[in-house]
Amino acid sequence: MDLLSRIKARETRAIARALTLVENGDDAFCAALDAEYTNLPHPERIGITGPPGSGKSTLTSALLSEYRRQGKRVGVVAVDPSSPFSGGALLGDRLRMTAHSLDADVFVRSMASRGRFGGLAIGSEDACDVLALAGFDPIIVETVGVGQSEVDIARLADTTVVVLTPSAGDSVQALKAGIMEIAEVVAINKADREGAERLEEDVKEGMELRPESARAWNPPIVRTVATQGQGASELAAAIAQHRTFLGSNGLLAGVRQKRAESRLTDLAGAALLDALKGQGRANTAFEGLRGQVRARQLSPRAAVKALLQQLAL
Ligand SMILES: Nc1nc2c(ncn2[C@@H]2O[C@H](COP(=O)(O)OP(=O)(O)OP(=O)(O)O)[C@@H](O)[C@H]2O)c(=O)[nH]1
Ligand SMILES: [Mg+2]
Repeated sequence: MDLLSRIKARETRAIARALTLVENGDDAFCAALDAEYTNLPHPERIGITGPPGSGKSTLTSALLSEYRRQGKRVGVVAVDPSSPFSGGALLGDRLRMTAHSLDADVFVRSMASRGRFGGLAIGSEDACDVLALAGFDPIIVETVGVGQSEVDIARLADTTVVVLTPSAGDSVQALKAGIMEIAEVVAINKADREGAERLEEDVKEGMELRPESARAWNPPIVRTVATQGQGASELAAAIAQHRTFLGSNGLLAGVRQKRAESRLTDLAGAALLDALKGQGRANTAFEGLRGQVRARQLSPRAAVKALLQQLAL
């Protein structure tokens, strides 16, 4: 049986193999996956993001248990957007989720974000497609919220959960980082620690600063103690509430359209860069200009202009 059929038959080893292939940007497999594109199911996508160490993996694991209680089959992609050298965090994620490792209705995979094109979004999208093909629903994508990556995850998910903790300064930082802008649900994790109340007040204040356009949805704030599974069912309920909001306002289709569109933009950018670094006419033009830029005979901006002209773009 070919790999795609085995994935559809929910064979764990085939799913694992497929995820490695998409992680490596394997051309043959990606083409086979693309042929399935129009037939793919659309599982619910949940993003879990937040500062390093806020408890995202532990909370994901608690949420997993809740969904299993509800009889759902859950796929998890934990993306590490930091350097390709930080293997430790990935291993940690794996270990923390081993409670589910023998459950065939759960699939957890850690991915480094380097991948073939270096993009967080491209590899994660493909991974989500594989898990969708295998019938997992919902799919949870965990990533650390640092810099650009929170915007990326907001695009990957239908519902984005931002995980904050009451440790000093966290809330102010989070507000600054624009993390609140993407929150559809806020989890105040480590609520067993002092300061949860204060943080909740800060978050509520932060919400007031949201632009008018974002006010149709009022993000629920849920307190959790992930290590004890506390608040996991409330968190699942808040996520479901947002899902209902998207559905009943006809917004889900728009979310998916935007996602497909930005996937196109990402892939087009990566393909163009690939062409410039590869062989042929584009590469010849690029190499010529690169020499001039290195010698400071031409500014990088002027070089790009010249490149577009030479390629008649
Ligand atoms: N006290 C307390 N500790 C928690 C809670 N949730 C998680 N932790 C601890 O916080 C630490 C970090 O948890 P992780 O789940 O690895 O956090 P993370 O956000 O996934 O971390 P990175 O992926 O490395 O950014 C671990 O030692 C957890 O046991 C909680 O609710 N209360
Ligand atoms: Mg983690």
